[in-house]
Amino acid sequence: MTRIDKPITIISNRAPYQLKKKFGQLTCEKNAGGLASVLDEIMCRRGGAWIAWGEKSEVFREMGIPLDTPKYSLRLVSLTDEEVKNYYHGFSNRVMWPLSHYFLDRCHFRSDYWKGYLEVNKKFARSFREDCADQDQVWVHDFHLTLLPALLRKERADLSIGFFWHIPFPASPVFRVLPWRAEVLRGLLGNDLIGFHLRLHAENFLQCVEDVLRVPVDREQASIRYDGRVVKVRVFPVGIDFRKWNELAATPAIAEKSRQLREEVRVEYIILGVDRLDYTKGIRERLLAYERFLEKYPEFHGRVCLVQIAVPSRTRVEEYRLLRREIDEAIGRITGRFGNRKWVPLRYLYQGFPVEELAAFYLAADLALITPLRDGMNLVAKEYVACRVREDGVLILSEFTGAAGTLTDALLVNPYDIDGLADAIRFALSMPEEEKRARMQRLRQAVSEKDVYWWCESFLETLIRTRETERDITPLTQVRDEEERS
Ligand code: GDG
Repeated sequence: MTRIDKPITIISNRAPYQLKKKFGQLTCEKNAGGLASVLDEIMCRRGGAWIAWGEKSEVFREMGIPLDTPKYSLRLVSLTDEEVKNYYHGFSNRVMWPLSHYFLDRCHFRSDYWKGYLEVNKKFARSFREDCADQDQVWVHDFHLTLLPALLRKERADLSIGFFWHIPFPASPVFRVLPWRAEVLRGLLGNDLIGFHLRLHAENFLQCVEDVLRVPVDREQASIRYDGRVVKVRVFPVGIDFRKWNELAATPAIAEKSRQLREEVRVEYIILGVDRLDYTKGIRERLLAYERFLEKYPEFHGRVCLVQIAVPSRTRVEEYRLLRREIDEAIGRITGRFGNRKWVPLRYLYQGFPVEELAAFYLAADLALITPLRDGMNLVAKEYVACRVREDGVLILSEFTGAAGTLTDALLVNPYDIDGLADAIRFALSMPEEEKRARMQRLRQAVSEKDVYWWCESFLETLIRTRETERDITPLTQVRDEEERS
């Protein structure tokens, strides 16, 4: 067993499986694709436990995964309706999420949300204490569980705790608006290692610690001495399973599906958008830019179609219901304004698709329009690139995504600049084939070099090293040099 094959406990809001009971039989459906399925694969290799909120946890509390040949144990934390309302829909989705994405006007700083958040974080800590007392390494994920590291640390000084922050970490003047800013930071300082996608996010975090807690931070060493320990802050831009997407897109079945899609849409250029229906993803602004593009460049009428996939998300949160209505309205307006008997300028698909279908969409699209107003990383951009097995296609990418840090051969745009975005669409569609190919080759190189396995292994390797020696810290300046070289 190598050092990074040791058992571990992962703790996240969502479980990697959906549990169902069919005819009295327990079934376990893997949440296909994405990060969770790669983490699940790693858990199957290492063993240990995964603690998550389970919507069916009143029925199943603990089970071996995979069901037929268990390799690790999945433990579900059961939440009451009130807790779901306050911890998940409330504090996580209406405070931490908008705050971290710089949407202060969408934040609802309510004390009932905060109390629920604190209670649920304590519940997760209890679950670890009761069920995983023999474990000595923990990997906590994301903004739902910021208080958990300190709660675990209070009980177990020996525990090695790593945390990955998947979304942007806001600049200090924005973060300091949070009424519970000190509690959240103290919670996070229970970790040994905190990982971010970008150096910018790491620097924002260090600045917040200094400004809010008045604790000195060591920027050279990217670390904080706190409570007699060293908390290390590092940058690990998350990747995708490049090989899997690349191989999938190269299969004849997916090529055939993609051909069928093109036949159905029947235009010269397919433009694709794929997002959870979330205000951070910039779907509304993207539609405005597409409308402006059609206004400004009538020569593209009849030749282009925007296929927008919007996966339903957080449908119980009011902001998301409102957004859905706004988007429906924009779609109706654009289709009514420009469409005719022979040409549908816009296809809107409000649904999720199996990964095979998604790969076929990526393969069919001449242009991916990925324009979040702010995004921690954005994996869709990387998946599009991985599926361009013919090394063609263009990626238009918002400069406010983490992905823009490495995908510099995309056409980087400001998603708020509607006219600029309309012009970028025209520029992309008119780009010479050789330039498209050269850019796509470099993009594919960048996405394949740092894939999701690199991300996972480097995080866990660093976590182990952090506890082994405090001195072994790669300074943030060195991280900067590495980023600039890549
Ligand atoms: C958070 C951060 C960060 C999408 N539609 C379908 C589908 N998807 C999958 C994609 C992709 C994933 O969902 C979306 O990932 P993103 O990174 O784009 O965005 P978030 O969900 O907001 O993720 C983000 C990420 O965490 C990781 O750290 O990059 O910044 O916000 O993998 O493929 N999957 C299937 N059908 C769909 O229709 N099966």
